[in-house]
Amino acid sequence: MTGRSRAVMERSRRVLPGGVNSPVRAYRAVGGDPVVIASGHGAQVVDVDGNAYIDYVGAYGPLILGHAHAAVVAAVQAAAARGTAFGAPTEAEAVLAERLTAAVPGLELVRFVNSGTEATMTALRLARAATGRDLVLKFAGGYHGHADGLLAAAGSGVATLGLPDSPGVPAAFAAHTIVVPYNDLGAVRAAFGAHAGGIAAVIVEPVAANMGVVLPAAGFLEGLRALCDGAGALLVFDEVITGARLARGGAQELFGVRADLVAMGKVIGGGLPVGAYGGSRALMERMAPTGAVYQAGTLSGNPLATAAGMATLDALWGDAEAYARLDALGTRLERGLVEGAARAGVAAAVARCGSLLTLFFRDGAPHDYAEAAASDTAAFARFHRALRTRGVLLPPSQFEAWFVSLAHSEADIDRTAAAAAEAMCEVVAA
Ligand code: HOZ
Repeated sequence: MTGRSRAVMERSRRVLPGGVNSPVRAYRAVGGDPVVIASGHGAQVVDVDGNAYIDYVGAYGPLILGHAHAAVVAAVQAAAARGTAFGAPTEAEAVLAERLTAAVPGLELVRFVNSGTEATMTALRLARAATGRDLVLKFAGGYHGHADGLLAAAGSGVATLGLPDSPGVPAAFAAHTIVVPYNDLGAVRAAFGAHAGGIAAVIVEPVAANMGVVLPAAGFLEGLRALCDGAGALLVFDEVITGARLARGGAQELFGVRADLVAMGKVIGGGLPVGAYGGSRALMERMAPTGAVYQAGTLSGNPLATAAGMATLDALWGDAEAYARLDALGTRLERGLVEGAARAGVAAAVARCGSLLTLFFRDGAPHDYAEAAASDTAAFARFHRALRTRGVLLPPSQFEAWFVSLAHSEADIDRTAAAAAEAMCEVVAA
């Protein structure tokens, strides 16, 4: 961090709350001033002071091809030259929807929106309408965007800042959300028992990625499917992070478990604002104009986001080795981190699914938010700072996933592992 970054942050703090437009970016959890980015290419970002970093923030997920991928940039430029928004149907929306419905299990109809928040919020509105029930069950540390009812015991920035359930959410709204621990089928079963006939939907990140990465225990997703079926509730997979990242068909394909509704975002918009939700034709035709459940958006199906998403999926899905390579890079990074921790004598564990991972300073990977939150977050903060000074940029919170992209090379991963090994020695010495 040097002069120009600090000057930009001082300027921003005068006109933006905390100097940022999304709370985690303020670096409150790791200390120091935020890295202010000037540009990104491939796996690298450069700050306004000219410092270069190997980047694992990856814009929190969309940039599976890396920054400023040539095909994505060209597609966005070409789309912009044809017009940036029309408020009318375009052929490109149909093409992107066809790609998604062909790839994602059970997705017969899809609706594009502008963010993951909109996608999960509307999927749950639809679930409530379809079941005629009000309650929604979510998991502690699960983050599904910032719609009122979903901020209860939320992950991501809410966990990072240690916030209580957000002020401004009427108690009556929060009362419609039941929260139980991730990976705890017994608690889900008990909730269905206590609220018989009342729960419209269970919403879950099939691989939790907003309390750091926490993997679903064997049988957890299958168990949710069975409990929802038994109770007449819908299972909603929040695949905003995992969709198109873990496999073409996302976690549904990877784990072989079907959701009734799926929310997506990030990768399918290639770095431009996008969200999407979908499911069976019967469910989705309840949405206006075919049905009565309302949702709309001036920029929904936006031509630039659609073009960026299409270019991203073309490059990703046009490469038969892409997911294997992402997994191999993730494995290499995991191994490097684990070896570095062992050499430094630090208690640390890596939770990983393909190109999504988090390092926790604790013995063993966590199974739920309580365990993730009990890891040594002060050590994580020191680690983050030590890596930053060595030219590696991680998400500035224990409770966010690291994103490996196809632009990361083996050399990038090895440099990261070497820097991490040094950083861990600093963490122990502190
Ligand atoms: N809640 C987002 C990640 N899980 C943070 C997004 C951002 O700050 O860009």
